[in-house]
Amino acid sequence: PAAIHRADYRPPEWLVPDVELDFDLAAERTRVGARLTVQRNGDHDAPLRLDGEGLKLIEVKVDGKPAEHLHAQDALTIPIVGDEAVVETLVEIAPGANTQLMGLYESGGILCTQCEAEGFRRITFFPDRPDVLSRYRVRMHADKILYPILLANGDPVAHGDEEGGRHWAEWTDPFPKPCYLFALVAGDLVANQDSFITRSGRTVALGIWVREGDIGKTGHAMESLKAAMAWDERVYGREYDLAMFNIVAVADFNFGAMENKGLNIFNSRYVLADPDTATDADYDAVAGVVAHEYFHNWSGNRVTCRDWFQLSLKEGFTVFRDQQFSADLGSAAVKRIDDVRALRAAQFPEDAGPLAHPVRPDSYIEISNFYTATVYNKGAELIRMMHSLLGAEKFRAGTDLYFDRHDGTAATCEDFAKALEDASGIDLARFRRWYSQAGTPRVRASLTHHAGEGRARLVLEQTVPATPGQPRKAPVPIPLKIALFDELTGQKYTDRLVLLEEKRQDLLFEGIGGRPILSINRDFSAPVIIETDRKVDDLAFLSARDDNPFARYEAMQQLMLETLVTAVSTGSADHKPVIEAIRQTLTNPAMDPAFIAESVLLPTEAFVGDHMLVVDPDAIHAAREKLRSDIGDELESQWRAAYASSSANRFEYSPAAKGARRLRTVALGYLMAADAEGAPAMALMQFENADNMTDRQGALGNLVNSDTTERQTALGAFYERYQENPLVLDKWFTVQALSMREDTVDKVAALARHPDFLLANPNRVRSLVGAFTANQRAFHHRSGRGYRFLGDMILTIDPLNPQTAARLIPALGRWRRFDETRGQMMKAELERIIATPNLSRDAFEQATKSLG
Ligand code: HT7
Ligand code: ZN
Repeated sequence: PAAIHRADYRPPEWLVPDVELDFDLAAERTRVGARLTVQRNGDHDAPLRLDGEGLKLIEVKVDGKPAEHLHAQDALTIPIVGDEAVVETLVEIAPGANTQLMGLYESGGILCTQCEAEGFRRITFFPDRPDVLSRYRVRMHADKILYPILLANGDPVAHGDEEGGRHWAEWTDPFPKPCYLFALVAGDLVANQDSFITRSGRTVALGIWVREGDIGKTGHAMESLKAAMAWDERVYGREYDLAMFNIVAVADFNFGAMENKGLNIFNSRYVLADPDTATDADYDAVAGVVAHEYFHNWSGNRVTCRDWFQLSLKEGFTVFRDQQFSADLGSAAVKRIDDVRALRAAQFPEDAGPLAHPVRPDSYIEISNFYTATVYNKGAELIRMMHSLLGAEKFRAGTDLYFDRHDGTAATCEDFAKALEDASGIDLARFRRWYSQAGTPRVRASLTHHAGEGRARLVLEQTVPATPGQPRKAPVPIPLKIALFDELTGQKYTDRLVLLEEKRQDLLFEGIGGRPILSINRDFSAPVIIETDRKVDDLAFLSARDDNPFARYEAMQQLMLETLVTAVSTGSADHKPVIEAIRQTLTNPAMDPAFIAESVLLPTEAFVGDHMLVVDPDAIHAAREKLRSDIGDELESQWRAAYASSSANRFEYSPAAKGARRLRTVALGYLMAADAEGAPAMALMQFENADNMTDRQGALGNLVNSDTTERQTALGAFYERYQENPLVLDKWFTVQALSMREDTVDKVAALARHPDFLLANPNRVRSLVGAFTANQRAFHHRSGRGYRFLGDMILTIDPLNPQTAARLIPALGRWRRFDETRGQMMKAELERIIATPNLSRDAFEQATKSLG
């Protein structure tokens, strides 16, 4: 398959200002009539070329008459005389047979659509590119019993009954939009209905549509939606623009959710939540995703992307906005810790491996492969850095200008930077390198102190590593929040934002009498790797006394990481500094339990692996377990006290109650790791007495690592209780895939043969296979059985759902990071995948690039 290059962008040859669609809906066969008003764009005589994939063409007319056309290779070409015409097509599709979940498909009896990025071409012939914006009028006809609810973008205009037990509805969307934002839903659904009054006084009808049994689980999503609408008005001055906003939950979905104009379609896991079935993390994810999709109404829909290379224009910015929203709603420090953890777990390895690409990529074979942590999460970090550089006020002036300038158009990342520049007067010329260069910059920071002169000197040096296709890099501007503390008094000498623009910069600090301790990249002000020569005592100091909570967390993590890396590479390490730092944190009454819970957690095995030259999964596991057990043992009474003090009464979804639940399960984890007396019984008691999923899953997640009867009891009881609830059953698969036991690789293979393991459901696949690939020790089992299992899964899923299959491939692409034997076995799986006939474009691109 051929690659598409950013440099080849040309404006569309034909525009389509108006679209009328007529759907005769049924699962086995749907007829789609399209009436497009087309306009020649520019001075050329090219025919009209429409994309179309898997469509059975029935009829083509131009200006009302049957027309000459060529239907070949996923395109329909129609010669047009003159500069304007009305083109009509009639096609047939089979939503019930659509297992790719792109275009129009069926999920649990509901007909729904997914068009981003290129799904609309699987519904009708159209120029399927984001810079063709059209006004849509949509009429749907369907059986009234099977599909009593008919929804589409925009606002409803009319509906009525038809012969044969059928009915129809018509919707219109006045805002021009690209076809990737088109949506319709037909199904037997009920709604949680509410309303929101915008700041200009318009009433918006809100609906969250689900299957009847799920209506009781929609309250949190509705509250989150209203909070997001108010937040976007307050923080960005953005008001909702239609009279209606609907969200529909479906069980089969390739991604988290989709921001279709006025009709968001969601993976049900980001809508449904009640205390019995959703954890606190699930509640937070629902709020975050509901807000994210809602925020797209401006950052993505009103201003969309010119081409798919600009994807981060809407995704990076919208992730930043949802991160800000969640930080405002709960604990900002814990939110930042979570976001940085996610970045380091997914994006840093991507940036360091064969699939590394810039935030604004230069080429792709299949765009679905570029919905990556780089485009989303690193993209959000770029926006955050510009926010820091401009300050909140100028940043807001910049986004106002961006929305004003580009409203109703398809824009570029360059347009965004230019608007910020024009509104603030701040030059972002060099900053643009962040968009074009892949790789995580490294910053080496060396602090020297000249006590006699009362002066300290900080030397900062940056390097941006080579990545595929980019051997040489220019320095990027790196905003670093820095503070210096007096070692003895704890007094803060200075606290400032430093902009490292050159390859190397020297900074002088005056009035530094006592030895200073460096706190750097506070709040994670830049997505870089910092290298310092700070000693254990300095890290311990910062973990206890830094006034920036993120920096405190970071110092503790660094201390733990260095201890683990030493243990793995030398066979032993002194655990005392980590244990003492945890003791200090645990016993500090001023600290928020939610923050304590996050900072006393050890870095994951995978994160430790990312800091080794050659990853040794077994040695890392052994070292981490030893440290965990020592921490549990040495601080047993503190863990017992923390456990007791955070024992909740009745379930409440509040920051304080959430923090207590988190700490409780973390404390239980350490007691289990230390084999403390009665710990499995405590865990089983927590499991059985829990009035919420956070405590229940927390207990199960701990028991599942153990070799106890309590483990079997809890796993069996969990299955019995929740086997009818797909989202909770996903958790049952996930906890087992994440188990730290030696036999996990075989247990996972057995679970893949369980009758409830459904290959057609992406959530279920991710719950078992996706989770398994994140379990370093199990996936990289020395036998190679983990690799073989993953290869088999990828090849089984690819013919059904290429996107889901392709997203599993990057785990094999890390072959260079492991020893020769493991590396060869991983490569062999990639080669087996590539050699498979009829492989999808999605899997082909991921596998060939991963092979490097
Ligand atoms: N903008 C949405 C992207 C999306 C998607 C992409 C590829 C395949 C399926 C998909 N479903 C949704 C999601 C978002 O970022 O809001
Ligand atoms: Zn998004």
